[in-house]
Amino acid sequence: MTVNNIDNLLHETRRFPPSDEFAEQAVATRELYDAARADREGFWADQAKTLLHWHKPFTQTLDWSNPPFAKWFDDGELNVAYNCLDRHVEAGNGDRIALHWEGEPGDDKSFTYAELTAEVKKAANLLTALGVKQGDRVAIYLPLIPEAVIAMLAVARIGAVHSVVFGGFSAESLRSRIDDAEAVLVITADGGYRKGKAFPLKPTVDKALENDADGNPSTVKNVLVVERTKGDVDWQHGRDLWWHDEIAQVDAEHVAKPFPAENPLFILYTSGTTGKPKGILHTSGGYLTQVAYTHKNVFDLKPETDVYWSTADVGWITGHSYVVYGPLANGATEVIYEGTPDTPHPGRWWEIIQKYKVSILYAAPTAIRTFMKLGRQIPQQFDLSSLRLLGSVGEPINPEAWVWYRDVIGGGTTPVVDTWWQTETGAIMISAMPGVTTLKPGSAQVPVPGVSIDIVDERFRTTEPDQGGLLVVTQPWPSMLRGIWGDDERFVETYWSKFGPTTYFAGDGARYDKDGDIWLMGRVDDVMNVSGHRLSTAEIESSLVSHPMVAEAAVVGASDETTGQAVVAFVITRASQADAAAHEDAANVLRAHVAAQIGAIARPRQIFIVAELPKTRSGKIMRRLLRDVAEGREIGDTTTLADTMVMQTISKSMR
Ligand code: 6R9
Repeated sequence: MTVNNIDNLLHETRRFPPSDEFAEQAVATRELYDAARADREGFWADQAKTLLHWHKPFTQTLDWSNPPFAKWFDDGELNVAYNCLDRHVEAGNGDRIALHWEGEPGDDKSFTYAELTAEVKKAANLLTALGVKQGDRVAIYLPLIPEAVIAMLAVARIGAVHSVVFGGFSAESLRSRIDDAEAVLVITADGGYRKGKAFPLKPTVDKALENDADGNPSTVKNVLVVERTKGDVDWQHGRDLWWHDEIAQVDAEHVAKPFPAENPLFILYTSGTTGKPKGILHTSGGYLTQVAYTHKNVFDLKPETDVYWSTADVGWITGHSYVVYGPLANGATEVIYEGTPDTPHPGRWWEIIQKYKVSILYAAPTAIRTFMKLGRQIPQQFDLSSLRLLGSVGEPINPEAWVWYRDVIGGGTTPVVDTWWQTETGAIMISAMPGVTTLKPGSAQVPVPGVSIDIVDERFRTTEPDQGGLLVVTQPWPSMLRGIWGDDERFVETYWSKFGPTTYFAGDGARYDKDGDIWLMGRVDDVMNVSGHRLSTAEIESSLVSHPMVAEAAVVGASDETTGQAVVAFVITRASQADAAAHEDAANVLRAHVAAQIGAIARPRQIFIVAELPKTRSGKIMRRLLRDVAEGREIGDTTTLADTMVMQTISKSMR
């Protein structure tokens, strides 16, 4: 063939309207948009009533009298875990599979709704026996094993607050999150499996709980340890307890008590523009309403027949909203997988889809691009005909990857929904509805019914088509963050000050096209997006300068074909690092240092040892110029630099 495919795809203009067959059976129809437009608050009240069970019905939908502090369904009472478990059993669906869990080594286990409910009841009794009460914070540091889901739901069931910390984070990151939330309990495992190896977790917890540099103990009273890898563990008697020993001793019955709609459900830490991660706070009734609503409508869920798989880890917001709370609130059957996509072979994901007959897949563009590079012959070895809908999340999906995803994974027929949202928004905010929207590769397209979005300029005027602007949410939404844990001021300042206290500033750049569809253009602040995970430049910079070798550091997110962005650091060392070999040694030491301090995901792809950094006259590092260098581009406008020669010095020192 002489057709230049790459060129074709770069100018992708194809549109994909829903097939008649799909549209006829679709959960979400045009009426959803009409209903939300006619009465936004009434629409959300209806969703809350029809999707959830309220022990005590609410009479007030939204209290927005003190923005940006919102209260949704405030006088209502519910139990989040009851909504995800018991009520499905009581409705006669106890025998439906809730979870198909697949371990990386190939072990597996399935739980019906009745079985999962029974496990969570015992775990709730165990937490109570350990003294955990409503409002207490519990840190969860687990691999993706069933106990992760069970632990989260057990914490929710007793009205306590979980803080899940991704298993790839370091002891230091874990400790700072434990300290910030003053967690009383850590639930962890001896280890988990990744890339064909057992990796230990318990030693990281032990290290995190040591007295800090000032001699202060942590707030943690107990550590509950799930046995997963059977690796050796150190044991602190009185503090450490085996999950399986303890759970065997508690009562099997547990009655779920109602809690107020605004009872805190979880804290999840995410990177911001400063070095200190923010504890994003979500509450119960509004959050569960919107995650259930979006999971049902965006993914066109038929709980009786679909098998849903979100590949996210519970350490991220996608794992909270679309592995645990959304699917289980809707009574879905879902798959969770502990390991990496290429272990023990590069077709592992496709093998899992074939094995469980997955019909809905929700994954990140980074993964899709990696599979694209490996070639279509790998997925083609498996039967993927069960798939009927594909989703994307975490970063913009380029049209090439979108089309490949639909063609190769979706057999050329499945809709692909690109879903934009954030840890802070709690649930999907912008996405096509697969039975309604004509799909446009590369665009997240339209706000979901009930959500009000705009793209504005610095003066808060809606932008013209094809003019870049700032993405804002102009009306409160049920799953909105309720605050930053312990820091109301930072909450107001970060999200609700740029355009006043009723407009949420998302930190993303975006543009409308001529049809009014929304295209996301990446972060406008110093937050990077590496493989769909948020990292802060400031956090990595402060890790670098904490190393005695480093005098100054600047970090940028450089575009990367596979991971979206990659961490690239520019470092001025204290000692002279004259020759190239010394540079390389220093760079390797520093890469390892960042990985140990923050976690492997933050390890810079490249570190350049330089003599100077480009700064404005007010002393601000000009990351734009460093990004030019990191991406191998011609260096842009340098006229605002204090020292206009500095870029030449940098380019020279990198040669
Ligand atoms: C859910 C999640 C949020 C940031 C967000 C944006 C980027 C997420 C996206 C997307 C373009 C999409 N992002 N989904 N960008 N298209 N469909 O990823 O939450 O980890 O908090 O990241 O991710 O930049 O601001 P979180």
